[in-house]
Amino acid sequence: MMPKRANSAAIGLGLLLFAFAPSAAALCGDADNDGAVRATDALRTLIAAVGSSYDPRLDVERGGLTDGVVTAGDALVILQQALTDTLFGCALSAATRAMVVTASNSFASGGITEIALATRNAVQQPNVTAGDTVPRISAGRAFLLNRFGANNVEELDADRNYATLFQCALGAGTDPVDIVVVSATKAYVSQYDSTVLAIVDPSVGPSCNGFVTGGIELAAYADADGIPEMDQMVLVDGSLYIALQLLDRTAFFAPTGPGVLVEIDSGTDTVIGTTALEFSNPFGETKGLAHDSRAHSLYISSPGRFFSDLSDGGIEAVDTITRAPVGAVITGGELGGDLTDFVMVGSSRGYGLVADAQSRHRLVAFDSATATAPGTVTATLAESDETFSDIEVSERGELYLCDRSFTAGVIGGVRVFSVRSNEELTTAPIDTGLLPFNVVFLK
Ligand SMILES: [Ca+2]
Ligand SMILES: [Ca+2]
Ligand SMILES: [Ca+2]
Ligand SMILES: [Ca+2]
Repeated sequence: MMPKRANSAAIGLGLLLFAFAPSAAALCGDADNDGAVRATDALRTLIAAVGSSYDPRLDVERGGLTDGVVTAGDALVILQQALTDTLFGCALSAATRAMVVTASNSFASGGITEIALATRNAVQQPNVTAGDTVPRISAGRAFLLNRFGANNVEELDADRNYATLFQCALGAGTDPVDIVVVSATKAYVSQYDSTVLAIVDPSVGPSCNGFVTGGIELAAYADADGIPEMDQMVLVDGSLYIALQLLDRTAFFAPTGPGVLVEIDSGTDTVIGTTALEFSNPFGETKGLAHDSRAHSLYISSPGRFFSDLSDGGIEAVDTITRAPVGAVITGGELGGDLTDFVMVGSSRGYGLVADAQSRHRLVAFDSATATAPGTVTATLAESDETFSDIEVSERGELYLCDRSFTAGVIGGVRVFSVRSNEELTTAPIDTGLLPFNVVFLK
């Protein structure tokens, strides 16, 4: 595989993206990146302090503040928190609020509710959204992808009641499903119903003049129906990785075989590699592909066949240095159903949303010691006969669950769990007006 280009602009943007990366698996205080904060992490922090090395996840909040250096004081806080199993913030933890996209039961309409992370106070926003809408934070900017039927990309001003900054059409038959900002004037938008990965200029403003600047043709990588079902993306060291689901549109979107990961050079906009995945139907309610920079891994979830096969699929890892699959993190068989979403907290712990044969939804925790020895489910945190639509986790270790339960006596909302203890932190679901569909964290 080709060596990576390195220019200062790309590196600077890479740092920016890392600071806001919605899919980065990182917990404050977790020095060895195993997804748990233990006394050994405090010892590693002490070693980092002595060696004057800086890691924003080890520069922990003391008295509510971080100080820009890793010191023995940080190590002491991490030791105390490890022993008491509590949550704490750090310099990596830039998010202060959750933006929840809500949707009516029929997905005919939706809205936005903001939740302050510190107080969990929820405020409904005036913005009304299309029903099939998902949020993304890229380069610190808040976007809505108004998907099937609406076919446009919207940017919001999160500091002004989520007012629309622009809403630009991509054209009929596109179905935008993910966005990755590369620079102030360039972003990629994956289009589920098209063969073309769109290149857009997110600086054009409300006129939308010149929004679509180009595209990358991916028809050559499609299955027999001609559409590759491009889905989630991530930018790593100048390479854009995009997952192709390869589903058969003439047979109810059944998988035609394992998915493919395509690598695109974001400088030349050319395909420079493909990786055959182990599992079929790479899909998940993740915000882009999950990337763990410290383990140089992408984590890709695949439910395989929905409903008819509950044990295929799982989560697999791909090494971003060798571009090779390194095996299952956990299998669908172990998860016991169709996996619809997951988060990793460190390189060997995660959480998934699983639907079983009775369409019962579960939020489960799993451990995976190594990628070559697939992991096991360690706990079930929540269950419902209705839909759990999304989970996301903050660097503080708070897991947000969008619970769309709506039966007599059981009304959903946003529920928050500690990834330190797996305990639910909310005593009742947070009311978001319409039921929550998707959540992202932002500054
Ligand atoms: Ca650890
Ligand atoms: Ca510090
Ligand atoms: Ca297809
Ligand atoms: Ca998610």
